Amino acid sequence: MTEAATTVKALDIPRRGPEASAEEISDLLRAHGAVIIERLVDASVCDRLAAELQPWLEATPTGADAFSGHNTRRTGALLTRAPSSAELVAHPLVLDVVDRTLWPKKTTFQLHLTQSIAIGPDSPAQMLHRDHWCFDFFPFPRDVDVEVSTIWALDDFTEANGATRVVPDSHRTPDDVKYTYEQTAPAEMPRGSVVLYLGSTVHAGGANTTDTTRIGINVDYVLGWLRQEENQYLSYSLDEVRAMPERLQRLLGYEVGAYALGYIDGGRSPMELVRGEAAGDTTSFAPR
Ligand SMILES: O=C(O)CCC(=O)C(=O)O
Ligand SMILES: [Fe+2]
Repeated sequence: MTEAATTVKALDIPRRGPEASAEEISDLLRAHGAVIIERLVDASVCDRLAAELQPWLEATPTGADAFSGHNTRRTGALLTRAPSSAELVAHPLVLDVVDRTLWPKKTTFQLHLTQSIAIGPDSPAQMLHRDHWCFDFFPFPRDVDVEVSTIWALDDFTEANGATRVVPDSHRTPDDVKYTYEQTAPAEMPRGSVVLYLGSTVHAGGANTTDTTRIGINVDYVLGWLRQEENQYLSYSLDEVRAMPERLQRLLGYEVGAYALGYIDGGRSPMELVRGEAAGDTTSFAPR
């Protein structure tokens, strides 16, 4: 066999600009398992977020295993530590795309995690994986999309500094189908851009062969009836939650996930507790 015949060519990750519609982005995401939206937030948002993050990054230990990254720092609970992250977490276009993409979505979706991922110099690539494996490797039917992951580039993402690697079109294959790094494409993108991919899409943090750190902001969303990867109820105090806009409170999981899912006091919505409302004469399981 010639060398050319054995070379596997990675597919490109589709990309659009910030003016793209949620429908178009969602269609690309469902068709190819991943899509990049370039320059969705201004450099000024990245600057602010990076400044807020800096003290936390310095206080964050490196990962304890190869998957977390021995020279990678993961800082969670970003909504209070780096408040500008709210502009990414609740970005209207991204939320609209998530809403259209998750399936079967009946009532709600919620935040799964927030974290900055700072891949230090001379880091090897992360193991290829599918994020929905966090659900104890449950083999979701291939037409069910329970999770959308996003990584925002706080620095320009380049192949050399560890841009997220994605296998386009890998999202409808069974979980045990193996891929190689030759089949991955780097999500190269200018800062302020975001790569979205499905929980079923094969991907990994890239190898950082430069002498600078690559910082990505990872924000994932999941259907309202699944457990969250980062425990959002314990990541922020009730006082901190009360100071947040209602959209964020709901995204954290304080709204009832579906009929009779996640209530308190025999049928009250946790949103009533967040708002400091006393129990009424009647209760209802309905989301509100
Ligand atoms: O850092 C990245 O680019 C991707 C990280 C990732 O996929 C993960 O930790 O699940
Ligand atoms: Fe991942």
